[in-house]
Amino acid sequence: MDFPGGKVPFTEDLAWLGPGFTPRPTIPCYRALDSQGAPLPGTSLPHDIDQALATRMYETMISLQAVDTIFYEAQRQGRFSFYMTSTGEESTAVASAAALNPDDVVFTQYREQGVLMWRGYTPLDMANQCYGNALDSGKGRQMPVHYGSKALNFHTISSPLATQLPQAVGAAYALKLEGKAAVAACYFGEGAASEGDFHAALNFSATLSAPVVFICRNNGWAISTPASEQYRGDGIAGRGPSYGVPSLRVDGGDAVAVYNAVAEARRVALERRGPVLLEAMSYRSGHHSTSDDSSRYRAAEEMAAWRARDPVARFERWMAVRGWWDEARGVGARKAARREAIAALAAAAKQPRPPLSEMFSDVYDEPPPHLVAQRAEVEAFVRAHPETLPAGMPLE
Ligand SMILES: Cc1ncc(C[n+]2csc(CCOP(=O)(O)OP(=O)(O)O)c2C)c(N)n1
Repeated sequence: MDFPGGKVPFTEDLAWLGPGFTPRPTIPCYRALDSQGAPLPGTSLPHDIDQALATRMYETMISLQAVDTIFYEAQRQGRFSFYMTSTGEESTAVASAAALNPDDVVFTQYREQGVLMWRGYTPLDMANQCYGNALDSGKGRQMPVHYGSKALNFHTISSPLATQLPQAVGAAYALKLEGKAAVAACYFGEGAASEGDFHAALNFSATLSAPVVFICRNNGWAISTPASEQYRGDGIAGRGPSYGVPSLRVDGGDAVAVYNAVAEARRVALERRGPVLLEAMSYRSGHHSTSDDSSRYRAAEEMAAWRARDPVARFERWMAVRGWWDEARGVGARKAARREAIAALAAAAKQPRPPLSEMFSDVYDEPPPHLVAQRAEVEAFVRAHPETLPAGMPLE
């Protein structure tokens, strides 16, 4: 029957579809390496990773691990107010970024700093942002880890979950209208996918045929809420086809598989001029943030088992099989990465803070009267109470 809503076959069976009636099979998880990093024969690998690419991916993941470890500790020492690690998901961020083109615009949640590092954002850039100093391109207005870089086509992170999803659809639609051969890559967690914005974004991307590569990091936990309380269907990938969005589930801890899945996703999105959805299965091995203690709600055995599946160690083993990695090289790379992260923090700590006046700039071409009044009020207050002005912060 040709309904206005679609061509639909008739049936004489009163048959429900779904769990408990006619369940669909669980979407399998595409992978190239076993849990220890041994290559699996027979994996379809349409996109080759040569030695130069593998080395760069490896070094970026090592740098990410070093920055995460050192910055996390620095926050615990009180040097800045907040930090989030991507431990356990390094391969999801770095291998996906490696498969994108620099012209692709990126929208992330907050745990994907590896994407930005792949694009050339340095540990020093990260340290300047976390300190909110005068060299932070965000001028100290954002919480730590809310990075952004216009030069690197990376939209500034915002804390309210899932806002980046409809924004990415708009950006992808604009890229299509401009005739650009680029996609919008949009990252989010399985917890964020419970927001209405996820559903609006998927439906809009499908109906507008917007070339978005949605990358869900299903790391099992949304702070203390387990994924098992987040949905009753087949995860996040299971939702894609019902919106008309081609979907694939991939092992997020397998850098080789993630690279191939994202390279294919990009190809499909550009060829079909439409969205695709990837669900990268992984585990958030660290705490949610420096404000969290995950041992309060997760079993120690569960955490230990996943830490043993470190995605970087898996990639090392794959590289070693190819003769591209050895122990000494790994030790050297880790030492260099640690040194760079420590030096970045030391340099960032020495920078002055952005002037107080910057709090009122950059939004309006001509500041409206209420902002002019607020600025005068703040300046009068700190002149009367200079002890309230953070150390090293000029007025102008
Ligand atoms: C709209 C909104 N609701 C709640 C929060 C508080 N919050 C911050 S992160 C988070 C969990 C998100 O989990 P997930 O999307 O799975 O990402 P993960 O942290 O696991 O990487 C929550 C509830 C928020 N920032 N925004």
